Formats: sequence, C-alpha cells, structure tokens
Amino acid sequence: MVAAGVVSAPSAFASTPDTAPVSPMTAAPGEVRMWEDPDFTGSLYVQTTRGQCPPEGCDIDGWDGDNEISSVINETGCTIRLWDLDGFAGGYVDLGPGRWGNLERQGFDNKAESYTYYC
Ligand SMILES: [Ca+2]
Ligand SMILES: [Ca+2]
Repeated sequence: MVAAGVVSAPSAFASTPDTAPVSPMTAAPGEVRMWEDPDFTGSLYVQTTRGQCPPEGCDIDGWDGDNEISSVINETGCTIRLWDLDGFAGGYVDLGPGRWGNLERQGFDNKAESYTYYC
C-alpha cells in the first residue's frame, strides 16, 4: 500500500486515449509535405525530401500547388522557406521543423509558389 503508483502511473502523455489527434496526417522523417487545405487535408501537392530538390530550391507545381498551399508538415530538421513567387522571389515565410496546420496564421495562406531549405 505504499505509493508505488507514483512511479508506475502513466503520465498524461500515455493516458489520453480519448483525445483524438488533431490530424492523423504525418510526414516521414526527412520529408516535407504540403496540402491544399488547412489541417493537412485536401490534395497533397508536395511530398519531397531535401535530396529531391535542386540545391537552389524546389518549385511547387504551377497547376497543382501554386497559390494553394494551406498546411505543411516539416520533418526535415531544416527550416523551409516558402516563397510568394516562383524562382524563390517575393515575400517569404520560414517554417521550422514541425506541424503548420493553417498558414493563415503565418499570413501565408494560398501564397507559396516555391521553397528552399535552410539547414
Ligand atoms: Ca488552400
Ligand atoms: Ca511554382
């Protein structure tokens, strides 16, 4: 009857099975993914690793992605700089590693046309 539970009790971490994750969507380690809509929904327009991009950066497809990206998961360990224009020009926003569920909060919803890695 000693307080053994202090050690063995599950932390809040493990004791929240009723709490649905915000979104089940993930990216694989080393990947960046970008979706058409907030909360990682709609079309998945970008799914790349750094090695798949030229050194100067990656284009977002002009038909399937330009001015449409609304959420991003960055699992690259690098900062992803989203550019307002093709060719890494115009305004930009930097997204560090993590989940960016609504680019409206960064003032960059439906803007990105290209991106570069800063590692
Ligand atoms: Ca959008
Ligand atoms: Ca583009």
